[in-house]
Amino acid sequence: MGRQAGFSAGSGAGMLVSEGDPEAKYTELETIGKGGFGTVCMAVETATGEEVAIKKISLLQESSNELCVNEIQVMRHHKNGNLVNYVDSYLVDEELWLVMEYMDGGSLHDVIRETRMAEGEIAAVSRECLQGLDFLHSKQVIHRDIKSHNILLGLDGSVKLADFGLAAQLTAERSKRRSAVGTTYWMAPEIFTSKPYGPKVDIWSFGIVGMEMVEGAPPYLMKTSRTVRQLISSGGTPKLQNPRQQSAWLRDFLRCCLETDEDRRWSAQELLQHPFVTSAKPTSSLTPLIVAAQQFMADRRY
Ligand code: 3AM
Repeated sequence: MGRQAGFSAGSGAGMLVSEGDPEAKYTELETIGKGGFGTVCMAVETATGEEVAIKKISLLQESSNELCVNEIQVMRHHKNGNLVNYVDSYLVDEELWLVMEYMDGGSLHDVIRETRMAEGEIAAVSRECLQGLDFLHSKQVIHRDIKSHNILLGLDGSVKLADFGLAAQLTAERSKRRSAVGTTYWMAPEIFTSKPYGPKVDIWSFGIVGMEMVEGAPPYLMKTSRTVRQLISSGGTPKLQNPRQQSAWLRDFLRCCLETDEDRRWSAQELLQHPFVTSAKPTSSLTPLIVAAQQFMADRRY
């Protein structure tokens, strides 16, 4: 198999990847999904039988280099129980193969689409994600693409943040960012108003995930991208469609995440002390929900 240093010379990414032949080390079992970047497949490490997910990112697109370097650096240097664990990475022809732990419960997006979540379950997912965000923010990393698709689940109820391609490492010299990146429905108002922003953009995005868990979709889903941008930047805190159906704690939790003023928006550390979060069920309570979502999806396939 041909192997080449596909990364641009300045990116330093060639030095980030391992030597060796991943096709000899891993046996591929199935393709899990496809995206603009390439594909993700499930594989086992042949020697140990350990399950892994391999994200194969095409390096033919100009923008891929930077995304890959970001993703590898963040995953490699920042390990935590609420982040999808990095295993290894390789260059294979014109692709970067990012080997990571396999999450056998699929994404939170699947669970939201297929089931209705109870408040205790929403709180459990919130606590786990906020622990992941608190860890990232303590290392001055902003994820910048928090949404239900990027929150992966294990059948044991584990909840982990994934997809670090858009993450930004802040430094003493560069403690804020300005570039408008992310996925429109989940992006914080300060990003659209071109203000310098910090880690609190992830908290806004997580508030939108909270609304997804309650209502099944982010606010303004059927609107055009331009209208969504206007509504987020000047529409204030998005409103629940049927607020009376939710507890006062849940409504208050969402308000604290979706505070339009970045300074008044709560941090991950503060939100972990919110009564809605401290009343969460154990993560094992998520297993039946994940199994049900997988069952519904399997039934539709056959
Ligand atoms: O296309 P769906 O949503 O079914 O959840 C991710 C998505 O699945 C999944 O790969 C698809 C394309 O991104 N995925 C990504 N990383 C994964 C991992 N570490 C993963 N599935 C399991 N483990």
